[in-house]
Amino acid sequence: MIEQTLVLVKPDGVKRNLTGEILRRIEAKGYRIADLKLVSPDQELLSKHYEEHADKPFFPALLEFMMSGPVVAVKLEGERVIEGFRVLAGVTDPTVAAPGTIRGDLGRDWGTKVIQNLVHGSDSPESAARELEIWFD
Ligand code: IDP
Ligand code: MG
Repeated sequence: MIEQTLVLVKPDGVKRNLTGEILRRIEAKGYRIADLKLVSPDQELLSKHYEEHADKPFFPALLEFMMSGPVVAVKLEGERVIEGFRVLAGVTDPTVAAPGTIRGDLGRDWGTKVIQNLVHGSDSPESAARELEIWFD
């Protein structure tokens, strides 16, 4: 089934001029960019986006990081793209993310309070629908 998912190039990715490299990998995989914009998200938007993590110790640092610079928001489309982009991105911790993935090839531990891992991708059809509404409506 053709799906849509939310991909974010996080502030570390934009700052390190990796937006093009990340989009190149997404396009080379064959997914379609249905919409794209540069956003400076505020606390309200990010609290909604990361509501599942509101009780985590890293939540304040996560919001601070996500507000540290602009983010590229992408509405991405394709067959099984939700699962497919998560595989392309690699696991959350870039130190152990597999080589060949975005996080594994381009990310590492910088010793920061929050894991800086370049990209976000929705983790389920329900999350994708919820997050696309937050970022694109
Ligand atoms: P995901 O982005 O791979 O789906 P989540 O568990 O949903 O990972 O966490 C959201 C984001 O919060 C991560 O991408 C990362 O930036 C940050 N994060 C997750 N776990 C930790 C942690 O244990 N310490 C610091 N930051 C974390
Ligand atoms: Mg997540």
